[in-house]
Amino acid sequence: ANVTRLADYLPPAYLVPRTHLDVDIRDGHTLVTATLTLERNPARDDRPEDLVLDGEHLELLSLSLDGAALPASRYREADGRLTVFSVPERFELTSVVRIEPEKNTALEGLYRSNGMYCTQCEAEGFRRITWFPDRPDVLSRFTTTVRADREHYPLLLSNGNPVASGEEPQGEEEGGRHWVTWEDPFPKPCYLFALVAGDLACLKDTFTIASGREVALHLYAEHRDLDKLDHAMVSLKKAMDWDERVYGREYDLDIFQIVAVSHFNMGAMENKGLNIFNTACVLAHPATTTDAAFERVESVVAHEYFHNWSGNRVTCRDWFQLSLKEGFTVFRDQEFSSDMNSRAVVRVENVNFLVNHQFPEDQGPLAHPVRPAQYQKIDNFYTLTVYEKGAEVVRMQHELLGAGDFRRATDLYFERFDGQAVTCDDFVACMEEVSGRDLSGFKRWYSQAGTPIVNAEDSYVDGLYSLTLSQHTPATPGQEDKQPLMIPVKLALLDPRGKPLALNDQGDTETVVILERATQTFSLPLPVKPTPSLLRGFSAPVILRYDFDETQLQTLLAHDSDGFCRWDAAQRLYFSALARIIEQGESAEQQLARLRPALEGVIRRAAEDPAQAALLLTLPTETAIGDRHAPLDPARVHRAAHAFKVALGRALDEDWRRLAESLREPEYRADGDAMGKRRLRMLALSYLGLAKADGIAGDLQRTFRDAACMTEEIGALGILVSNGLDGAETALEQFAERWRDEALVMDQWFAVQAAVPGPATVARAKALMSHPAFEWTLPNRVRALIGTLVNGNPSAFHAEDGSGHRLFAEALKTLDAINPQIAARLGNGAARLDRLREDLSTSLRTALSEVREGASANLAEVLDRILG
Ligand code: B3K
Ligand code: ZN
Repeated sequence: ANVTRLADYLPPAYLVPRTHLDVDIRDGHTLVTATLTLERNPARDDRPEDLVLDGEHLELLSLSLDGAALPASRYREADGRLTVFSVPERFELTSVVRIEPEKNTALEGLYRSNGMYCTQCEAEGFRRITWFPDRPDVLSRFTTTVRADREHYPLLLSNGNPVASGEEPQGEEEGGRHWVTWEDPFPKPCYLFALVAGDLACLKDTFTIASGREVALHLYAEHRDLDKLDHAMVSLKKAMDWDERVYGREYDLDIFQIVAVSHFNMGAMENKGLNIFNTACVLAHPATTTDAAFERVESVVAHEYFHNWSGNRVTCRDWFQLSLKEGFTVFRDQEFSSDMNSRAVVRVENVNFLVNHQFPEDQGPLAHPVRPAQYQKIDNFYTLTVYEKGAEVVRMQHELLGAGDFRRATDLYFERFDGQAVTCDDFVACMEEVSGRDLSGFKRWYSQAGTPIVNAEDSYVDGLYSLTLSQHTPATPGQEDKQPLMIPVKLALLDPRGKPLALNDQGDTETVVILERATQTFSLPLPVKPTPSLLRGFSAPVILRYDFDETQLQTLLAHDSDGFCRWDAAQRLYFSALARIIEQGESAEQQLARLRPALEGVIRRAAEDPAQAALLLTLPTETAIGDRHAPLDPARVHRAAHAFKVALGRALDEDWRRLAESLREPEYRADGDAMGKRRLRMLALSYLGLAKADGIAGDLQRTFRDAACMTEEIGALGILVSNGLDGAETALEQFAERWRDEALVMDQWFAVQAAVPGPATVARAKALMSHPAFEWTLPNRVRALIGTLVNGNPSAFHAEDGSGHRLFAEALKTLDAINPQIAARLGNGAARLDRLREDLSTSLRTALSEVREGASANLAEVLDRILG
């Protein structure tokens, strides 16, 4: 296989200071004329004489150098490369290529979606538009002319500012064509190039940046979705304001545009001045969008906007440095969301996501460092490790330096590297320079894969408390031996009543211990034996092991001032109760009885912060429970989790009913308080649904019918369907009838059905794959149906008869022929193969081995790593 290695990095042979593109969109094909100004790179003292460009699926119509057509002997086209032999030091190269966006189902490069044309170039999609050195360290100033039929494509967009436009002279058979020229004054790598042609509605607003200039904000969507853009606009303005206040970063062009596109591989893309978004991450309306999706829109809009500095103005030298922009930008969007909403709730949600998804990635066959050392297909490295663990690595630097020095360091970073393509080391160097700290040990977080385990042990003898912390990181594929990392462990010590003890003479009650060696011990005199509150705020992305007893966990859950530690205590209580059911065959009722007082305590205080109470009262997912038991037996995990939830529903029946009733709001409100109440109310209803409480089917049918917003409507539907309650099938039909023209709502309809636990869901999913509304070419739909089954429903995916595995294999094959990136991503769902009970593991391996033959390079890389 074709492996690219960080160690082999060489600066580009030629630089491209200017790029002129002419994109002529016709019916059935598009002609792209690219004129590149090229210069030999002075940084390459080996003086390479040939120019090598990247290209895929391009039909080369002509090639000329400094105006003269090149004879075929002067160049060679092979294996995605165009080599032009013995070129001068400085020259202009013009190529004309023909491409077929209409046939592009991979959704990389230029493609068509619902009648509009759009692009996705990161990471290596620009090479599907024209011949170019497609690498992030070649920065060029782009001028782009887009031409198309005026009637069908009245709107022609690209990066930067529009500088000219006009009608095309009428030809014989054609008329009504127009063009617009855009100029982007900022040099950028080609992965940030974008273009849109379509007939779209626009929501306009303006934002005045701190230094006084007015910026036009244009948000585009299909005409029918114009009423779903307000939330994105509000979020964008908040993000612009926040980046000025918190990072001193102003927007730099006169116009900022976002276009919503239905067919999209990822969430969104930060193209310079022209962000392109998956509709799911930008459209929002209470009638069609859940509260969770509202929050997602806010954070993704902010994330892409923040990239304008962390990613676009300062970009990555090579794709190994991807976390330089992604980890940093996720950290920035998480902090933004924390400032806009409840910080404690956002932190727990982020940690929960990391622990449930990134930790398993880091402990399985797909483990890789935040800065990988090699890859086959870079598309496969847009991972939770690069994004979410990368964000934690930046967060730790923020914690180590403190907010003031961190800001000085990012100021230095943006100033020093503006307009350049740099590395993770360059970022850390700014942190070191400002703080005067040596972070060389810390940098192992970038190069070492795997989730570190921190063991804590303590003793209390004669008034002296000693805490011993030790660390080790288990081996990961290709990295046997691990070095100790620099791990900040924030902690407090609580007295038996849950009050934090003073840790020094100043009366501080919280401290950060930096664990740098394999083992370290800290001692201090204390008046009583404390309950340690460890890893507060989740101060490092590690697994913390400490032998808490139940009383300590209840103390933490009831009294800890740290939101993460309270939630973590609840999780530990749930996990150990479930382990006793799964491993020792104890009864769910018995386990619940032990936990009941603690949970009642949470419910008593629920009114203080309903969203946080909902988090504390939500059980770990079956996937997370399964990850703690070997071998993985999803049916057994499901039986235990289900029994426990039913017991919880029954035992606290009155509490749930009271919450479901008292949290009902007379009318819809969109604020955080109302969202928190809805969340807890839907959780209460779900426990009643699980317990099949008296009259609950009727209550849910009414909630479904009279819902004031999608959160209630889909929430009630999901509870009816997953518990097979009366009226579930009718509600499903009504829902599909009501929402058949709303693609994002129909996605939820598919997802709700794919999430029903148990093997019978495989047959249902199979039937849904033939539903007229199911489309293999629409990634959101595929993720809703197949992604939910594979990643969110272990007891169906791993059905004992192997039917889930066969369905998965069929889906992978079908998808791989259409969209290899989406197939490879779905393929990640098999990463627990080796953890499965033997018969299940054999069945999954057999199914996947068949898919491996003839798989795309994207899917093959993932399957090879999983199959070993
Ligand atoms: N940078 C894009 C990701 C593009 C992925 C291409 N395979 C979105 C983001 O992280 O903001
Ligand atoms: Zn990003």
